[in-house]
Amino acid sequence: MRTLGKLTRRLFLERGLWATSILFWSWFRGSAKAEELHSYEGTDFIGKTREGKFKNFYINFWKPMRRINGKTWKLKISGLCDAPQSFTMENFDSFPTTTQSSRMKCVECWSARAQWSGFSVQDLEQLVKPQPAAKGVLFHCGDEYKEYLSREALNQDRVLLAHSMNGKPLSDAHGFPLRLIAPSKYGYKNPKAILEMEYVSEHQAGTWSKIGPYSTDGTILPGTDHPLEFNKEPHRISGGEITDY
Ligand SMILES: Nc1nc2c(c(=O)[nH]1)N[C@H]1C(S)=C(S)[C@@H](COP(=O)(O)O)O[C@H]1N2
Ligand SMILES: [Mo]
Repeated sequence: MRTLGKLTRRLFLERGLWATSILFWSWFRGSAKAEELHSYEGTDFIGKTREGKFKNFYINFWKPMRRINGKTWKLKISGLCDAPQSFTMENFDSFPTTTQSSRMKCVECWSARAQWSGFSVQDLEQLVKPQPAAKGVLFHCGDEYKEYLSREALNQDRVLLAHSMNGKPLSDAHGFPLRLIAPSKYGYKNPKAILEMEYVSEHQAGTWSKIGPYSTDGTILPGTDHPLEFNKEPHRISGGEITDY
């Protein structure tokens, strides 16, 4: 009976509440509503997976991690800034939101397209005021993943600090509550579950480029892609953001 009770409760919570509220409210919108972003509590953490509901979008996490509580989470901005500070999700409400469709291209062949919403690094930088010596940002993530992007790369068009995916708050699996979307770079340059952005004076190798034979710059190279929506059929790509499909 206990099991049944638990199961029923879980099903109710997971399917009932979630499906009705989120489906009805956010399906037709580009970006999740502010209240929804603030109250969303995520799900139990899902690790690296290529199964079930994730078969059209693979999930990659360096290490298992505790899910992040959106109510207590703050984005810490540290390092070489005149005004280092921490932000709650509410603090970002006044930032203009951009919604874009872009393809996530993993260096391990697969890719998948989604609609991402968030704000620009420029808008954040107006408040934190990076110093001239700050050449880039070292991202620290919930799973101890680290990745570095130069400020030049971060201030390019179509680079977003994204809080929503396909009109809903990011799921834990996709990096709740905030991740970077840099469409001209491989997936490993798109850190998820960001806890801290540290402004630094020098380039630093990120987690993935330390363990694999992958460039520290991470710009997508010409070659062959295997998009999940097209049954992984090979597609030629010319390098940079994939815009053809
Ligand atoms: N925190 C964190 N972010 C991460 C990773 C990770 O292991 N940890 N993996 C990266 C890699 S290699 C890829 S391909 C993308 C995949 O994004 P997705 O899991 O949302 O599909 O996340 C990137 N961001
Ligand atoms: Mo990846």
